[in-house]
Amino acid sequence: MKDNKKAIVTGCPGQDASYLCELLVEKGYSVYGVSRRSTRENSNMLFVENLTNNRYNAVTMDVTDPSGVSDLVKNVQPDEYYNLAAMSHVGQSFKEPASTLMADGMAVTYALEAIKNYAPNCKFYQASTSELYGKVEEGLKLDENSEFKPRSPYGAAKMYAHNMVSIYRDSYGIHGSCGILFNHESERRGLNFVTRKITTGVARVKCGHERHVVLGNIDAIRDWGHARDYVYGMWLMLQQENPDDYVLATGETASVREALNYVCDLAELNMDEVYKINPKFMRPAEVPYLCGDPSKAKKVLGWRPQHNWKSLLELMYKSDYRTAAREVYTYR
Ligand code: F7E
Repeated sequence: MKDNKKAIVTGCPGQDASYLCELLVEKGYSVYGVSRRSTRENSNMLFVENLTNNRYNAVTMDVTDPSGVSDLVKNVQPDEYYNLAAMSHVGQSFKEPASTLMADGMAVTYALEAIKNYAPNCKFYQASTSELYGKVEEGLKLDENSEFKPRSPYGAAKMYAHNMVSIYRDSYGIHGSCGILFNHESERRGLNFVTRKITTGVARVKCGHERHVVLGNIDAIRDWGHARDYVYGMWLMLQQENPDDYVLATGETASVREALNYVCDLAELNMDEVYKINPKFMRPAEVPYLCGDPSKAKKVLGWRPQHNWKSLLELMYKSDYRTAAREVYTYR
């Protein structure tokens, strides 16, 4: 690797950015980790800001401010730009559709414009998503050529961004790649996503802090992998000579119900006594089933996920149980 490659990573308080910054610093990059002032306090920042070297630079900026984005690109002259900033909660995007479009859609155009004007050799990664596919027939394995028909404001904004990357690639020769990532989770996942709600919720029931885990549509089926594996795939995409789009997924699925049942088994609890349904966690339009086909990423990038949904949930549950058990100890 050339000396001191520079990377901009947006979305820095988030799960994915925390793993990506760690990976890039480990690989000798100087990393410019972008977060909004209001989200700087998020605990995942500790993972990156406690890195024991001086290659991590915390930048406070809002990706929806075009002049901030272009100044950053002009000043840093990055080799790589990973756009992970987003309003990433699909359910919430129905409540704030316009700001979702700004953060998940327009911000990508600002970044692409800045790269085109000030750092045209910078490689760009866009966090695309399996939400682009929308409602598909159960049993299908979705790949880069499957049809996109988003069903949420989140999916629609991401669709716009996905198209813009392809347009800047074709029109201006920008090295822009999109990772069409299926659900990816970890011990650092936000507490309002369903896997973490389940692992933290069951751990808290087990330790006597709560009586129930309250969920929405437990029939939804997803393809869940570990975020650390997916972040490595992002990096691989930008190491290629040519830009392209890749699906990252495990190719295995489980329903929310199966995931909950599996975690309850780990906790030796009876699932039927643990969960409750509250319609407030249902979405106006649901994506009932998603399963990815990562063959292209495996073939071209040599990417292999190290976890499936069971090993992932076990890691997450054990981590959340340790936290919940410490709390019991504190209050005894
Ligand atoms: O929901 C159902 C919910 O919010 C998964 C984001 O990272 O992955 C994520 O989007 C499923 C849905 O993830 C609850 O209705 C049931 O069918 O964990 P989630 P998501 O919507 O699939 C994609 C790839 C992204 O790109 C997104 O940024 O679980 N579900 N009960 C619930 N979901 C939540 N959040 N909370 C519940 O209580």
